[in-house]
Amino acid sequence: MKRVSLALLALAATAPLQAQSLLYRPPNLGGTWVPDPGVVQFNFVHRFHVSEGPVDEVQNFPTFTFATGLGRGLALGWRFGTNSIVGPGRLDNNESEWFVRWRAHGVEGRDGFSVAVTAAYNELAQSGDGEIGVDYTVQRLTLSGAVRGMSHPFREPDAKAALAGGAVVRLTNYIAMSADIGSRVSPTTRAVWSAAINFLIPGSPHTFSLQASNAATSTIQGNSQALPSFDGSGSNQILYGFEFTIPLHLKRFAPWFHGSPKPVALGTAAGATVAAEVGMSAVKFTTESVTISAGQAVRWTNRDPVEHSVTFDGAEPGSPIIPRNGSYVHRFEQPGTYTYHCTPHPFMKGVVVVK
Ligand SMILES: [Cu+2]
Repeated sequence: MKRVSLALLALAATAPLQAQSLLYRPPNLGGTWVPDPGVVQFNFVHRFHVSEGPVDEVQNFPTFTFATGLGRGLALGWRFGTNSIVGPGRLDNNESEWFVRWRAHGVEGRDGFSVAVTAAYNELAQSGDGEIGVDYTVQRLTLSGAVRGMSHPFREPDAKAALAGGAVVRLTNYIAMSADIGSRVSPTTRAVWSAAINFLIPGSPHTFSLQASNAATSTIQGNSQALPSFDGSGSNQILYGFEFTIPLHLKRFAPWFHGSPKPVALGTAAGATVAAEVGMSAVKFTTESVTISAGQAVRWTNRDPVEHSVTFDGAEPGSPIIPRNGSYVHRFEQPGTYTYHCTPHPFMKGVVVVK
């Protein structure tokens, strides 16, 4: 037990930081995220419709996503939605989609291209589904696209493809606007779309969105077809709702079973003198500014029960996630002013001045 949790700790500590957040993915695109090993990703989309008439009735369209990282860019996941339109009878069915995702290239949220391939089985549609998702991120903009294939879309006998594209613009480090549009192809169906305003919740790894869409469930099939209008008029049926993304780091629960984790030392001074120490406690860098000479190193030590990072605002390579009781050493070669922040808590800021 102890050995397993230490192995998870080591894996999570060395894995790259990943976004998995609504600041990098429009609502109806699966994105290219893959959880780190030892992380269970829990996403919850809830859309609803209030029907007019003598009785105001709320119709709910929730979709839960659970996925876990297996390492090597692989994830195993399950989505569950209700009031699905992909099965027989329409709107009163539970939809279950199992998927395996492989991130073939890049890391979601980092500048450049990221590509993920997803293979899925939709139990309600009894269909083998697949998606190739591509993201391109440059600074505050992420463009996303997806090509989808479905062996029996909506239980129809013939295989069909669907295309979708969208964009996210990050107005600040905490707020983004996103939208997407898609359709099945040959023949093209009515466009399926969504639009959202997205928030990173300060002091947490969680994101939250407020959204509007004409899609019901958030599966490969559910994201590929517009909801039929409830009154049969053929008009566009708009649902409103929200999404929460919650990464659960299993090692965070280690204190339930163990005392303080053993210290973990990350980074290397490469023979240099550690000329300054910076603590991380109470979700702050204890010394906001340190001054060293070129060729010297700085050590950061995490005394908080939550994990932090040292992420430079410029090109200087930063730390991986620094766990509780972990430290990180970095040597500075060139004189300059190096501002940095913590990726999980962007309000944590500090500066290293190298003379
Ligand atoms: Cu932090």
